[in-house]
Amino acid sequence: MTYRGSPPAAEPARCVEFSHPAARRSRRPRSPYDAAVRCALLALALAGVVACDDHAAPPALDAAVDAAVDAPPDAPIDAAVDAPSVCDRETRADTYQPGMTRTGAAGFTAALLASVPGPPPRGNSAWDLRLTDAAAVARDDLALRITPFMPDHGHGTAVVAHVTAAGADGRYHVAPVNLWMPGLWSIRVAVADAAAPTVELDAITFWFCVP
Ligand SMILES: [Cu+2]
Repeated sequence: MTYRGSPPAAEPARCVEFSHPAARRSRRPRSPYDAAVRCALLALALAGVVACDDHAAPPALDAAVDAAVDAPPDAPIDAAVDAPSVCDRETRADTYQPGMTRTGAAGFTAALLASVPGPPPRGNSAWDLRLTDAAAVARDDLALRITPFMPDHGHGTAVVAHVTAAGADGRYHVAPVNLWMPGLWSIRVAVADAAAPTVELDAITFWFCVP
């Protein structure tokens, strides 16, 4: 609605007196008590939001739920509900076998002689590795650095894997290998000469899914 000329005069103040009593109540000045109650409610509401945020479902749980939800519509309901592991449909993981080997781009090979427990479970395991170079010669003069990482989640672990060289036949003991969350982990074995540990000669990666 538009007005020509000057706007209409403001409504007389007495209009307030004829409004509904409830409206008048809402206009009364708020007492300090009202303010305190409103602040307390607001604080509770905010605390609730923060608390819920803190307890938001972790990515792994999301993945499990997705796996269940993604089940084909004609799959038995039990199969979707049971969905016991995020690994059931994981195709990128290696199947653990004692003695399994993986080779890096520069030809170094790591044999995973044993993971204890094995397969690597959720949590910690201890690995025995045997390292050979591109000429298949066992190497006892290497510095290894083990880095577990969850590529789908973009994080690793704060737990450092300590490497102990056995000093014979290219054997190294690694513990703990900490795979703390269910899902796919890459375990990268960086290979360097012990005399120049910052110069990476090769990198070998094992892939395991933790149920
Ligand atoms: Cu993760």
